[in-house]
Amino acid sequence: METSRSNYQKRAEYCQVSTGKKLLRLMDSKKTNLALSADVTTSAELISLADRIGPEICLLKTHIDIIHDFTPALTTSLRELADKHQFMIFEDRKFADIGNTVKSQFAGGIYKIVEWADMVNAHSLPGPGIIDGLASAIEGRDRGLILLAEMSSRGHLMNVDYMHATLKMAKEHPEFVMGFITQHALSDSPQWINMTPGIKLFPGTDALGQQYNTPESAIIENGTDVIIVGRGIIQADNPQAEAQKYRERGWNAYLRCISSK
Ligand code: 5BU
Repeated sequence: METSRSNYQKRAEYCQVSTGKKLLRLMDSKKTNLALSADVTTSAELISLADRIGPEICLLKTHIDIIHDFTPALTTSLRELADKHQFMIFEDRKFADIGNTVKSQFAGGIYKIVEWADMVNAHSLPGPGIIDGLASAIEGRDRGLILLAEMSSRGHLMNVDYMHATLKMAKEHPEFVMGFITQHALSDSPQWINMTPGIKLFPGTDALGQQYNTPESAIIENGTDVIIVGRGIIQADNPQAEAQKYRERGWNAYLRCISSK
């Protein structure tokens, strides 16, 4: 019987979203559960980070709307780097509106996110129409949706009932929802990918409400799958060496989980 603690390869068979299956298989073959949150503000910095850190990661997480010199050439370059280094792209857009509006936000505007991001995330707060709206924009492309179940920030309002309601919404859309942003695995089911931001090598906080846990507490204690790291890597003196440290910590934590099953 497979669970959320089974190995990624086995869990890929249970995930019903092809993008999610692809991510689990990539994590297994590349031996990394590290996502880089590439929170920089110029195209050149983003491309340089993706190229230098790409070999260490399964996912590049972007905030495309903080780039102040955005042109479509940037996302073309990111797609080329994703092929070169074998990572997937997650735009951390946190959609939060009615279905009809998020459809246009996903497909249109200047960013045309649906054309280049393998996956995006959305708040469950507006109800299931947000999932249908986003799904209606993908038009046959392989795309996955991640629901926000639990944030890392101090004082967030996502209580246990909210998390359960989010899981229920995911279960009603298993062909598009591939997992969650969460601090704890939401269920024992092998099909959902649980991704956790707010990760550093040591616990702590920042000045604006961010709370950090370690890779081990996220993966071993809280049962999550992907560690999302931003400033812990990008503000290091040697981001490449630091990414390798996070990669190793995340991967060893995963190996401990599957071997203790
Ligand atoms: P940091 O530099 O590792 O703190 O960056 C964390 C990133 O993850 C940043 O891009 C946030 O927008 C993002 N994030 C988060 O920190 N916490 C959350 O609950 C969610 C996203 Br959802």
